[in-house]
Amino acid sequence: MPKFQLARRRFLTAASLGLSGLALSGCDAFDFLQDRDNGVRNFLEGTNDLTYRAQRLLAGRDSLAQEYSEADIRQPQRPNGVTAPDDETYKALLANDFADWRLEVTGLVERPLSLTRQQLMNMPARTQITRHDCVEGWSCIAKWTGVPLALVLDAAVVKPTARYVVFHCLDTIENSLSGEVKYYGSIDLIDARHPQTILAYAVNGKPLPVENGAPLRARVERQLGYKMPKYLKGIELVDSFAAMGLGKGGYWEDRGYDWYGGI
Ligand SMILES: Nc1nc2c(c(=O)[nH]1)N[C@H]1C(S)=C(S)[C@@H](COP(=O)(O)O)O[C@H]1N2
Ligand SMILES: [Mo]
Repeated sequence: MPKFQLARRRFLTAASLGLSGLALSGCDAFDFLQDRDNGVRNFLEGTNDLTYRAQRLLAGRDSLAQEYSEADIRQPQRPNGVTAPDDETYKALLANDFADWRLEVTGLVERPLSLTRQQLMNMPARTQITRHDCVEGWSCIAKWTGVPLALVLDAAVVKPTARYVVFHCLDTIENSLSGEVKYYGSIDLIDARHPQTILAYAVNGKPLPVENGAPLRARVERQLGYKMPKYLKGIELVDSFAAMGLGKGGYWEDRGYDWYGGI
């Protein structure tokens, strides 16, 4: 029995080092691992530890943002940034209560989608009471309901080369000499598939009002407010956003904000 355990331990050591391709007959090649003072073993353990810590860092990004109770909702979601898009396209969609609006899912996907609001509302929904933190220094607790972005991504079948989700918006946030600038933003696929990352169509139990991004806005609860684009018209799967806008991955990122707005 002890002999079996020893052999098994040696095998696990080899396997965990990713050396399973080596001939393991007798495992003699790894005998030096039994020697605790062996420098090679110490080095390998250090590498393992590094892998572990890297994993924990990633797992940390997967952890949930705090969720609150109804009693914590003390005011309507404070509108910020663009709160009434002046764009003709937007105003026409709004006038028809978004019956002609579609969410276009494009880019590095096997199956591009064009979804109505009703189709999105027919998908499984998630409701969460979370705190919105704006980089300007205010916070607001609200209840958000929407479809998990992961479900939309699965329906579109993301290609393996995709790395980011880019959110394209309907609102013009700035008019410059070179033309109008539409709001846009991006997150990586880890945040896109986070369980609390939803495409929200309701806030505090009511349809999303114009000021908070009707008909659809992103909620990315582990990041700051500017990472949650409102007035969505499309999401695009890309492997780089270098060619978009000024190349930094978002309207505010192009103006100096961090791409990763973690909180
Ligand atoms: N399309 C669009 N999305 C946007 C903005 C904007 O101006 N346009 N402002 C951002 C910022 S800085 C914040 S704090 C939040 C504000 O969301 P709220 O109006 O629902 O509070 O939206 C973010 N998403
Ligand atoms: Mo913000």
